[in-house]
Amino acid sequence: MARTDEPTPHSATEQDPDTPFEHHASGGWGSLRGVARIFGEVKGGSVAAKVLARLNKPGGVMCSSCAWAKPAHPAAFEFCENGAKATLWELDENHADAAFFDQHSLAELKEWSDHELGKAGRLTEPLRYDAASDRYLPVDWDTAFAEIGRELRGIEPKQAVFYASGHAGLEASYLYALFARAMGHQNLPQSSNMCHETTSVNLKSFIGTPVGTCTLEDFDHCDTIFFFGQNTGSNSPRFLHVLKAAVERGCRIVTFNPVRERGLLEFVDPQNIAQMTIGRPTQISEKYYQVRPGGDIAVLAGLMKCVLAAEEAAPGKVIDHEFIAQHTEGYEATIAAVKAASWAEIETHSGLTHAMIEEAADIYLSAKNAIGIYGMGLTQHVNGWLNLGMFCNLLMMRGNMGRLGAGISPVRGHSNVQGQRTVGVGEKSAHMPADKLRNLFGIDPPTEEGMNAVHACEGILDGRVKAMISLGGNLVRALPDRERMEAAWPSMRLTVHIATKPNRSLLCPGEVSYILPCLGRTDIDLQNGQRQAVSIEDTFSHIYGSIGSAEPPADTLLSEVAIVARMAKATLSENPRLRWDDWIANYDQVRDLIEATFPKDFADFNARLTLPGGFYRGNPARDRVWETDSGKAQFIEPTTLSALGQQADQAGQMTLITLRSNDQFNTTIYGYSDRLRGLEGDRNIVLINRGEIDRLGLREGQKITLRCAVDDGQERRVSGLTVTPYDLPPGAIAGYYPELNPLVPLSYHEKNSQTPAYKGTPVEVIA
Ligand SMILES: Nc1nc2c(c(=O)[nH]1)N[C@H]1C(S)=C(S)[C@@H](COP(=O)(O)OP(=O)(O)OC[C@H]3O[C@@H](n4cnc5c(=O)[nH]c(N)nc54)[C@H](O)[C@@H]3O)O[C@H]1N2
Ligand SMILES: Nc1nc2c(c(=O)[nH]1)N[C@H]1C(S)=C(S)[C@@H](COP(=O)(O)OP(=O)(O)OC[C@H]3O[C@@H](n4cnc5c(=O)[nH]c(N)nc54)[C@H](O)[C@@H]3O)O[C@H]1N2
Ligand SMILES: [Mo]
Repeated sequence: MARTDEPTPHSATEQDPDTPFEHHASGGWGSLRGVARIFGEVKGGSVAAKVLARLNKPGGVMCSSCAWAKPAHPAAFEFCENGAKATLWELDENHADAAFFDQHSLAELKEWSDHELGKAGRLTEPLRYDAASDRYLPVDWDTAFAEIGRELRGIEPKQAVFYASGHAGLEASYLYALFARAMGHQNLPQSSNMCHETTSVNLKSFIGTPVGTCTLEDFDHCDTIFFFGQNTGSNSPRFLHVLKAAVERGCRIVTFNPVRERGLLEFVDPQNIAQMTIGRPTQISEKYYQVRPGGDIAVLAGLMKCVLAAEEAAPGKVIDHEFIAQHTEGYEATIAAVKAASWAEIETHSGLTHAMIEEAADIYLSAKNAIGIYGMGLTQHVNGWLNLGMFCNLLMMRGNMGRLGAGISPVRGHSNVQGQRTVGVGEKSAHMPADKLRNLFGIDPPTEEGMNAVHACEGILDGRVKAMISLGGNLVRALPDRERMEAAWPSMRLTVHIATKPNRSLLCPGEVSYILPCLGRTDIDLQNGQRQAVSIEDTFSHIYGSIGSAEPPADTLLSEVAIVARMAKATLSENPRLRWDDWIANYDQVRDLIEATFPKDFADFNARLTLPGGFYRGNPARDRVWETDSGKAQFIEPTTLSALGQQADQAGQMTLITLRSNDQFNTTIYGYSDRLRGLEGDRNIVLINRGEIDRLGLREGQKITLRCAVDDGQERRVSGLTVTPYDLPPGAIAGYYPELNPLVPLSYHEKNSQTPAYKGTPVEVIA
């Protein structure tokens, strides 16, 4: 990979002029200002203050932002800047009601930004699309359910897709998964198909669990934490408190990320008066390496080589041979492949020097207990499977798997994304036990595998999919190949959006299209005069009840449980064991069904609903029981050193990573301040390092076009992007999700799970 002006790679803990952070560390006053700004923008501040005071505490609302743990001993304010934003955004007193939709045609709303659409306020009435006026018009609930039921009965079950964004509680999600299978399909794509599906599929085959092996307790016992491609400061900020405590007791943190993310450099605890006033931040990462996008397999190979070298120098002292012999398979072949990888290749792919990787390995070797953390930087790559395989390899070499203070820990995104899978939202028969469906409901579930998100998109493009129901989310905006998908969406016969706020997906109606407004998690959910709780599962497999406490924006809203159950009732033929009305009336009964269907995970579900710290549903890998095909954990042989599906190594090509700012939650754009990265005011930008700007003959502030360099006969471009110098590795270019989604091909995805490769798309820069 010939580049003329390669800057010396540096361990990026020192400041760099092209990472224009404001001088505050993450957390601190900046995060309080971020919250205050949102308080000013949405009305309803006093209610919000009450909800926030009980956020993430037993008996309160479980935050609808990220999937981080809700500790048994919460802080005085157990929420972060982004949790507060998500909560306030939902408590919005503005209403996108029938009058709003009467004023604005869809053609007009399509000109609005994502931010403006969300700011229109909460959806309050069921609406049906009217093509003649290009508007959504009010409709009553009975009419809506009757027509949706009629439409669903009118197609083959397999022509329907039921999407879930990882937000709705376990109760609605379970009923949704049951509804699909009772109807005769398991086309149940979920937001995780664009996210941690790489984890669900590959960790399951490598170590026998689709989820992480750690719990919060492990962070009190680890000596080192290795971070790959997870941006804690923006995406799971409450984790920073855990990291700060770990650093303070001597735990050593090492980060690999192409971007110098503020939260992983240093942190000021906004709840700590002394730290806030004295202002000396805690340094989080002892070492921070700006790996090239897709370079992690190479880094991990290098780290493994260092472990092997250390073992050679002190035989029997470094590698956990007993663990390997007793618990694993594939070690010899893996080690042979790692030995065969040359340092020259490792340096080329990773962009790091041999010395840097050795320095990081020394930290790994100094630790008795090590935790591996990762996020989208590892999963959203064509060879994401090998990113995870190599990470497990490194940990398992020293027995850092399935014991206290050690393990692999993906940080999940949506607050209940993991839980939805646990209760059956997924396209495979394995997601919902068939015998239970037979015994409990007399249903013979489908055996044919259903569609995940990418397969559903292919089905929409080629006409196989006729109906799309969305339980939350904004699929049109979140998907790859957005322009193609947006154009194809209206070709469907039926689209139904169960949503809290307007977004782009609502603006692509099928022939028959409904918006069904639902209660949010902060809202009081009254059924039969009783307040109902819902429940969620966090990234550590702990389950919590959540009880809404705010007055709903209108009394016309239904809960997600009620909407799903009434749709099901209107669609399915009579079955006395499907007691939809009883389930709407009392969610305890739905939890009893969840317990009956998944007894190992949910024993005493109702009794344990509000336990402080949630209840743990367990993970066999934590006890070194490997539920893989062979009953052993697998070492995974590196067959390549790059996670990229296509190298961007020709003159004008770069590897694109798409980023989230701390002023957005996925496709919900709260504002235009990416404070932690020092970027303000504009999201239509591309970040490139100065050397590369010169090499490509560009200048700062210039508007450019990016063109996707994957050659599959489709032309993909995004124009009007402002060149912004930023400290990134050479060959890397960064910009925002979802603005740049039209550049990512639907077919360019992780090999085993079809997770789109949003972090490694080759693009050409056109001046
Ligand atoms: N405030 C806020 N919180 C959120 C979300 C949000 O949008 N806003 N979204 C939620 C959801 S659904 C999810 S899934 C999570 C996502 O949270 P994360 O997993 O943190 O995902 P990203 O922010 O997309 O990317 C993570 C990091 O990967 C780095 N990266 C990119 N390419 C590579 C690579 O090749 N190698 C390495 N090592 N690093 C790389 C990027 O620089 C970035 O810092 O956050 C959840 N929480
Ligand atoms: N380029 C690029 N694309 C990406 C990613 C990336 O890193 N880069 N990340 C991917 C990832 S990790 C994910 S998870 C997906 C996210 O994809 P989605 O989960 O589909 O998208 P969200 O933006 O989270 O959905 C937001 C919408 O959910 C609705 N909503 C909010 N709260 C509720 C509620 O309580 N109930 C209901 N029913 N609806 C509600 C609102 O209408 C809101 O507009 O995007 C993926 N797309
Ligand atoms: Mo996600």
